[in-house]
Amino acid sequence: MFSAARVAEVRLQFETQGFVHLKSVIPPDMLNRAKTAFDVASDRHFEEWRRGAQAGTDESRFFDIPDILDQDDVFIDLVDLPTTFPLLAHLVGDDIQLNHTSARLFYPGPTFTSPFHSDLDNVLGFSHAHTLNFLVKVHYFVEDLSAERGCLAFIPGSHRYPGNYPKPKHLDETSPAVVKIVPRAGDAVIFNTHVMHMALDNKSETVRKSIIYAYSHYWMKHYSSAVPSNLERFSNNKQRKQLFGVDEPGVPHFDRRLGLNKERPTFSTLLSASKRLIKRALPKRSHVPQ
Ligand SMILES: O=C(O)CCC(=O)C(=O)O
Repeated sequence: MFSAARVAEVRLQFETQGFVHLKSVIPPDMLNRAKTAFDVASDRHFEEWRRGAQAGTDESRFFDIPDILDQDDVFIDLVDLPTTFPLLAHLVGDDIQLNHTSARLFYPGPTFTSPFHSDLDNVLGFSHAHTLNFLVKVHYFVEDLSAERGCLAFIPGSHRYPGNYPKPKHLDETSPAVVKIVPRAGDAVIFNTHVMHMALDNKSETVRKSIIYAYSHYWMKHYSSAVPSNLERFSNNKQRKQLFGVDEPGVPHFDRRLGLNKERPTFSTLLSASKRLIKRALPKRSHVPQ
């Protein structure tokens, strides 16, 4: 868990750069569980993927293990990991929900991502430069990466650009405008999905493994990969019910809250400010004797 000062520092870094690298956030016992569960789940589904990749019906450069939240409970526990979740809830807001998940194996070869891109360029209905943290992603790493093993790279501050801002041309990881992150096992890289980012080529001889969770607001439609098949077992867990998109009878989607962020809600601040204004604008009542 981070101190309040560290949380404030990380938030500042995130807001100005658009990403942050958090080291050793997965405790060692959980990391072991995650590593084993990742390999067991990928073995379980590898053949099916390999056949699809060979037939051309599946992506061949990387393999996403299906339904990761049903593969092992460690993937559920990572959804609200105590070392990262309070920060995520602060960044996205108290109405946070899991939006989609992947557990990915990126094989040696050229990158499968577009060169520096925003995930949100084609999204309508909000101001990209001003609506910060609309969709926030975490990549967790279960093994150390070398600098050649498909690392993430970012253009700091580019999350402040409007939508469809011209993409930088001929920019590679050697540019001073680019920050490349080389994580170790147990680390997390959290980023605003509007910041220009990419996975670099995997020039190593080893597959890169990562667990990717994206978070947004409760009212935004989520993907089936963000919902475990047995939701009944979370019926007494308010946080997980919200994260997995289980409706609360009588609570509108826009009003869903975890109650983690203790800051005063905007509406009450606005309400008291307008009451003060009205009071000032109205003529003072004179005490006319009857
Ligand atoms: O490294 C990856 O697996 C994908 C990187 C990316 O573009 C993303 O997560 O949006």
